[in-house]
Amino acid sequence: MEFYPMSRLIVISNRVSAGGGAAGGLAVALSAGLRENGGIWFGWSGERIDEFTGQINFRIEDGVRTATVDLEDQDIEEYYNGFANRTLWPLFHYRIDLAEYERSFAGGYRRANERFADTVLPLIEPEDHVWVQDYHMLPLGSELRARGVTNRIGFFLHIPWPPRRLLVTLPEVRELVETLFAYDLIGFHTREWLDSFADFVVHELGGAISDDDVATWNGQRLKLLVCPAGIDAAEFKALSESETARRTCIRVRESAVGRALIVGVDRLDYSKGLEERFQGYERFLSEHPEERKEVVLLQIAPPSRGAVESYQQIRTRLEGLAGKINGAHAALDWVPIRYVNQAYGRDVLAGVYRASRIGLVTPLRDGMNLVAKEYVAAQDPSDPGVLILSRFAGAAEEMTEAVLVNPHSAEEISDAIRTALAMPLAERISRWERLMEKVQQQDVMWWLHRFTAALSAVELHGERANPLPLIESDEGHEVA
Ligand code: GDG
Repeated sequence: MEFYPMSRLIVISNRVSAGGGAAGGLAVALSAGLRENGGIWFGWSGERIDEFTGQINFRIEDGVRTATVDLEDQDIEEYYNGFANRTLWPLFHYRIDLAEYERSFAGGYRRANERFADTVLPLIEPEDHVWVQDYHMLPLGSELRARGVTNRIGFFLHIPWPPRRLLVTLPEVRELVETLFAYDLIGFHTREWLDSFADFVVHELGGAISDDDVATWNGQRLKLLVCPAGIDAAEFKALSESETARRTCIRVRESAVGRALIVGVDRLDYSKGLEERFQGYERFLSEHPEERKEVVLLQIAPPSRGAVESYQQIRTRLEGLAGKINGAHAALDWVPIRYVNQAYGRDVLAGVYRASRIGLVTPLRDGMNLVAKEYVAAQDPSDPGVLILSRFAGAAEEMTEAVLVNPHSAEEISDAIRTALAMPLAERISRWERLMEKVQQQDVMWWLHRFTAALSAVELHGERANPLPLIESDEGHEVA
């Protein structure tokens, strides 16, 4: 990958996680981008304060300058737990049955974004490139423009862009989508999400889309980019060969006593299709009694967003379902599902992936899904496991050598498990090699550079193309 020297980067996201070990792959890439170019990572500290003050806490974490701000209770309730996680998250994952539409949420979301804009404004210097992350901060670009920011500003959406027939159920939708034209560039994981956005622009806003994916509306231009996120494949492969992973792999295999291990690793979220996965697995157990005691499902699902009721409900339902399936099928020496509500270190996860015969990644809807890529990166090249992947994860657009399934169909999940268990070694290896090549090539640094290069390359028009007249300096250099 070519290195693009660029301006300082201002990364803005709901949470800031530049610190080493615990940070996930994307955080590592964003930190690397900040180290390469200099800059600041700004966002919410995760802390509550009685009354919002806008006071910034500066830190240096692993060579990255971070700036965070505390939020007051009402912001956390209306912006984070409210509009972000009870309205936008379900809606953007096609779950209008779970989406809650409350004016107070929309108001709190706007207020929190205004506060973020006010707070980060003094940190932005004229040549900086600003990169806003995800659905918590859709209107931030427009808030910055309203405060006079003329810098290049890009936005990356980590979740799907839903079909317009669903999106129009959001009362504030038009206003919200119009604010996105404040950006110079929006990145999506897949062509499908980009096309869905374009469809909204054309049919709801009356805008237009050019052949090279530039959206125009109301005299404004916005470049759209397909930019699939990847993982740090080299790091994950190394993790899978670490001492901890090796020990985990042995321990988990021993506990399976010769049975084929099927693994799932997901945040406990209704978008991940865990209930449907358990039902598909149960279907497999009922349809193939001869294989019953030859498999075991290990599902790791660390709790997430526990303050939101739909998350409490999914947790209760899953516990009930796992208990019911285990009750119905277990024998003296075998339990079909081992369901663990706990987070583990990344090296432990790598060992679990490597110990398994099947990786079961079956979200009902997912922007990308990085677990699918981690699963591939962690396999033993001489005896790789089989990835079963939902057609409705963004990852399925690239990872076509996985066994693709419709996660709503218990029968398809059951058939896929059967296929994966019967798959000859030669086929497992050839599918894995092709998957691994893509995971390694389009890794997380590829994602970072693809986005930042596109942001640098956006053609500016109107006043922003020639912002200030150039003045001759004493040394004969031109300066702004
Ligand atoms: C959003 C989008 C998109 C999980 N359990 C543990 C643990 N994890 C890590 C995984 C993986 C990450 O969490 C999950 O990433 P996903 O991509 O699978 O899903 P979301 O959290 O929903 O992420 C998604 C992503 O943003 C990036 O754009 O792909 O579509 O929904 O890295 O390994 N990590 C540790 N312990 C655990 O128990 N340490």
